[in-house]
Amino acid sequence: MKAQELETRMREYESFRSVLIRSDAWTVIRLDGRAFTQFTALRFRKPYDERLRDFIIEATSALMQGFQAIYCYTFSDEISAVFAPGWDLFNRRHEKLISLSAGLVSSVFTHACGEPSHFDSRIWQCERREEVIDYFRWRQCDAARCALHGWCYWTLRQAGLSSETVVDMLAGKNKDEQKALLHQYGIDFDQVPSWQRHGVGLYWEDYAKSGYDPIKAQAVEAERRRIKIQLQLVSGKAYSQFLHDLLLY
Ligand SMILES: Nc1nc2c(ncn2[C@@H]2O[C@H](COP(=O)(O)OP(=O)(O)OP(=O)(O)O)[C@@H](O)[C@H]2O)c(=O)[nH]1
Ligand SMILES: [Mg+2]
Repeated sequence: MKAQELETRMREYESFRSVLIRSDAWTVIRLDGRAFTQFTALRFRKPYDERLRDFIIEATSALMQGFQAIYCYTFSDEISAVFAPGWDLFNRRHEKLISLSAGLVSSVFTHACGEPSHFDSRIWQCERREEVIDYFRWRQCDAARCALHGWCYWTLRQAGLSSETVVDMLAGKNKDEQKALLHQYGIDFDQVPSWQRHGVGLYWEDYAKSGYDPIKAQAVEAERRRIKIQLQLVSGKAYSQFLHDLLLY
């Protein structure tokens, strides 16, 4: 059998090779840590641990840099990165985008944390910028919901109650009831660190870098950009406005 024939025939079985993401839409890549409930159980403080947050931020920064995202958002074990219509990294090949984003985030996270861990990856696309803004509001609402539930769950567990009892106690409780429960333990949920309730945003900022021009023998300033890590994100309508300004393109 000729080598070229074999190559062609074997390539035909790579049936997802030709799947491309849309070029005329906004794209979000979302990654999520696999089985982090077990992974974090004995390794990190509950409900939140700054070390885990910083490992995820490091992985998010690498994704932002490597894939040139406009904006990234992270909370818990998930990361979202957004790209404007026309973005054509890896010729928009779906397989490449999800496998390489998962590979990049998993390797940087593992390196930072020192323990093997991995992430899944998926693509989300839509035509309208307003929908992208709502996407990030949706993720931020989820961050707030998880934070409130996590604080209630672990506060009760640390008070000595069993997992089953706590799950029963929290079933059907609305936001205000959960906050009232935390108050009984001296915790004001609205005062817990912003990054836990609202997540963390990463975006590009310009800054002036001082240098020296040896030919002109004078100090010069060059404009550079770097990743800004925002641990104090606004929420609600102010977050929509923030995203609206950021996602102009
Ligand atoms: N201890 C600790 N756990 C955290 C922290 N941040 C996130 N987690 C946990 O990470 C888990 C993330 O939830 P999920 O992504 O829904 O669950 P998962 O176990 O990763 O399951 P899959 O994503 O379906 O594989 C939750 O159990 C969180 O409590 C943290 O700062 N400290
Ligand atoms: Mg997960």
